Amino acid sequence: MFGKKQATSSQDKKPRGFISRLRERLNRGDSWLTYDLANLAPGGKIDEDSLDELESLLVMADVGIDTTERILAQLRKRLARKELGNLDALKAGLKSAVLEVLEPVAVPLDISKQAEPFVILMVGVNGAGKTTTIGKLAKRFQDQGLSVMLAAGDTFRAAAVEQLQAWGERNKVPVVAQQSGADPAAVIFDAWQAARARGINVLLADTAGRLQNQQGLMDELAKIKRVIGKQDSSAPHEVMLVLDASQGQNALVQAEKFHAALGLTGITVTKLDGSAKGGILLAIANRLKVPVRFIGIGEAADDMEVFSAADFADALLGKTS
Ligand SMILES: Nc1nc2c(ncn2[C@@H]2O[C@H](COP(=O)(O)OP(=O)(O)O)[C@@H](O)[C@H]2O)c(=O)[nH]1
Ligand SMILES: [Mg+2]
Repeated sequence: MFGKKQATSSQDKKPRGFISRLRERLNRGDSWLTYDLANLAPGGKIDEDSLDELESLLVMADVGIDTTERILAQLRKRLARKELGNLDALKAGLKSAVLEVLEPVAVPLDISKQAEPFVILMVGVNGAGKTTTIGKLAKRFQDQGLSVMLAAGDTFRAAAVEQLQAWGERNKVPVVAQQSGADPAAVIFDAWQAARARGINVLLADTAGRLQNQQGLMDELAKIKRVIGKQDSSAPHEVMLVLDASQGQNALVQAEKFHAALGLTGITVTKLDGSAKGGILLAIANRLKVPVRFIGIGEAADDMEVFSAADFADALLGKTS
């Protein structure tokens, strides 16, 4: 069911292959809910008990308590109206409740060419997938005909700079870097000037995910944001949090901290191919209301796509007829 189409930009041609890979990799093949839902209605009948059980299933799938409550409230109304006569009706009702949560955050990133450069500040804890996502985005933007530059703002670890440079070489994208230990705000400032001078369309700025302590990290990121804003008051045009879905509810806690400190404008959720339950996307959507731009389902450059509520709901719940 691809009823309601997302407003994807014309530049985003989504390969069909991604959707089947998403279905395959999310929860490793069989959709956890479709599999388990059959057990909710042993005699084919849906009642209060079925909904109570569904409630625990959702909580266990990282959907979180308040988001689960929101979805269940919808289903209980349907049950009261006798609209949940069989398993298919339950699946359809569940999908519509899920879409209601996801659709408001399925807002694709819009790179306006007027901003020169369009600055994307990537933030997130160590290992979330920031540098990998930068590599994937660099390739995507280049394929769209945009010129790209990378700023090695994770100066905390020497390996981080090398990892970014490797992505840059692979994609033939210039990387602005200094030695490790350099002031990240200065590195990104230099990169901004170089990008401006060369008429680069998109500047992707990497940052560290760990410092001596969390407050130190947030202060540093806020400083980077200020320094960029002094060059161009509309920049950074995107503060993108990269979140590892396999962190479950922990990812939600991280997201709230980053949002409070920096004012996020977009989120990319990675590693939906691993042990992640996928329900975390519902929790993020319901709690933060920050647009989810992309989802990652693997380490390769094409293992990332624009987030689509309909495709994700299908992958999560299985197709309903
Ligand atoms: N399975 C999987 N691995 C990923 C994904 N995104 C990133 N990774 C891996 O996660 C690890 C950490 O990624 P990295 O980009 O270095 O994270 P950073 O510390 O936030 O910059 C690397 O081994 C990546 O290859 C994804 O969507 N799926
Ligand atoms: Mg990194």
